[in-house]
Amino acid sequence: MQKRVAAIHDISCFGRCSLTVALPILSAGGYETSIIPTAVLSTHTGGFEGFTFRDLTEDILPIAEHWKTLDISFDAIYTGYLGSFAQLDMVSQIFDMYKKKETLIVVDPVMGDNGRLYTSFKEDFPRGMAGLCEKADILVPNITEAALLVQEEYLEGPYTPEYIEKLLHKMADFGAKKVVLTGVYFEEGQIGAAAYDSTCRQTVYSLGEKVPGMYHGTGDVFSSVLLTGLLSGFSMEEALKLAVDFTAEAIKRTYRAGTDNRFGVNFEEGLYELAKVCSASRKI
Ligand code: PXL
Repeated sequence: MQKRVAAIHDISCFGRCSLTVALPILSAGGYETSIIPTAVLSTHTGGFEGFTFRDLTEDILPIAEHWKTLDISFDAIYTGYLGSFAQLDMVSQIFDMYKKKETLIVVDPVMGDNGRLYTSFKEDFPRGMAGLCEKADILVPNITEAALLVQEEYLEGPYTPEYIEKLLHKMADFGAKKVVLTGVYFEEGQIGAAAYDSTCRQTVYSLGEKVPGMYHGTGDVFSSVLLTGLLSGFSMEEALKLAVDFTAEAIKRTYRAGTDNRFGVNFEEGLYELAKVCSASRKI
């Protein structure tokens, strides 16, 4: 049966992140994707001035409660950017409403990058997000988010395996079976991700070549492809490589085109290949 995902993120109308990335990627993977938009912004908050912001907090629970009357269930619930303690609390309630033994709860604790909280968050937000992380099966922070969540010092790379594994292990203490850390590199010119499985206590890495520059929305692209791969039956190690390679290709296309890095990355031209590998892996 076709798998169904509930994706709970904002809609940033321009700038390719959150739902405008998650929805096409999961759909290309072959997964029915229901959405709960938490807010509508004219752009994301990463570098644009004067963006509009319509808060949809009051709609979040009514949407989930209406769905409950339809007797639908989800194979995965996937959350990203959440804007307030109230939203964290509602999403936590939605996990409780829809969690079944086989439901995969994926939390990308979107909060910051490059050692800093995004300007839209107050200092105490990571504490609230840490509470939500306790309900996740899979956590997908970047290094900044992991350091904020486990109250470790944020370091600039290149990293040591000790630092990376310390973050992974401390994140796993929230209770997730798997923690995936993005923005990992051990030498200049490299970039990728690490995944820790708390059941077998093993860490796997997927590293590639770094393209110069910082590109917006790449964390959302990465997490969405990772989930798509896992739903398609890939092992964590395979899904990690799929997500690292897909994101790297999207960044390369964007770099070659010389696009403004606030506009997000060209992931669209990778969707056809993604659809093929997911459908081959599902063997349908
Ligand atoms: O890509 C993460 C993200 C999602 N949504 C909004 C954002 C950001 C990062 O800045 O501002 C609204």
